[in-house]
Amino acid sequence: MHSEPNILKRHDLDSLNAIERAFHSGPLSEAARSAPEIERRRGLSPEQFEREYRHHTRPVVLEAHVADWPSVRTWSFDHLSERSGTVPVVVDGYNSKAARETTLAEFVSMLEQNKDSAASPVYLQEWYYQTSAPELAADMPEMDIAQYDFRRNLYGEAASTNHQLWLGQKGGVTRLHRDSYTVDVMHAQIIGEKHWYVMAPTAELHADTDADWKELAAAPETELMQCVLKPGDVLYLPANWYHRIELLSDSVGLGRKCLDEANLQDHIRQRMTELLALALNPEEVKRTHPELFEVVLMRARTWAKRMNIDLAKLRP
Ligand SMILES: O=C(O)CCC(=O)C(=O)O
Repeated sequence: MHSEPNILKRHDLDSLNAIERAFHSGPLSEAARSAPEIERRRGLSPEQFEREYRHHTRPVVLEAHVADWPSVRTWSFDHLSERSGTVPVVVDGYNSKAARETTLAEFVSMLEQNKDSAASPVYLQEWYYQTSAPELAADMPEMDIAQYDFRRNLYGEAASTNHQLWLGQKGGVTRLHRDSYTVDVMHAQIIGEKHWYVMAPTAELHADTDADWKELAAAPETELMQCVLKPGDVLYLPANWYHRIELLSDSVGLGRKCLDEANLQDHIRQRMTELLALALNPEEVKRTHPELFEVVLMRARTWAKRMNIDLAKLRP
């Protein structure tokens, strides 16, 4: 098997755990806590956003950019539970051992029960709510800065608005990763606060699990930065930037991905690679991506559904 030299790009459990440990103690963790802040801008127009950030592929926090969204103004966990409580969800889907199916109402009860206990925080990650709870969508209207998303042209309106909600408990973590399919991240914070640590696509460390994290933190190409997102803030993170997230409080955020037309070829290639690997070589995929296998399968199924693709047929 081809072995990926850059530990940040590997998906095996040992590498993922080693990176996570390095964020908890040692030189990388120290560097992360004192890393420069991602620039924060308030009242940025879409034109300024394009000119000053997107065209330079520079991350930025757009402060209070969606502060007037109904979700930001009115949502609470209880509100979501009352409104869409019977909807099925997968909790802790990013952890193959902890992942389990439940309902949104049950998940909200878990948050409450877990509050003062020593149990691991629960996290409902990458929830494609639009297929199962479309009634929530109107509370998160389209962003003016997301007009460039080329997925509309590629997949049509329904699949291009395949956004994700992230609902989790204080202390929850999404481990360091880059988003699949070369899409830009636009993350809108709705409830609570999240701490993001990011690194540039050029960050690399050729190492096994006993990596020299000091070297990674010190390299100019790493561009380690951080920010805290508060309700109404939006983080723009260009494609292929690494990110790791810690929940500072119980939190809800919307992941709204955008495809830059310049990344179209990479996007298609990655989608095709993933679909062909899942279809033709699922056992190997399961072995090399043990933590991601179920998530990737769920993602492909959701996408097929949004595209109106009948998985029982070869052709529509
Ligand atoms: O909020 C999180 O925990 C992760 C969000 C994320 O990775 C994303 O929106 O791309």
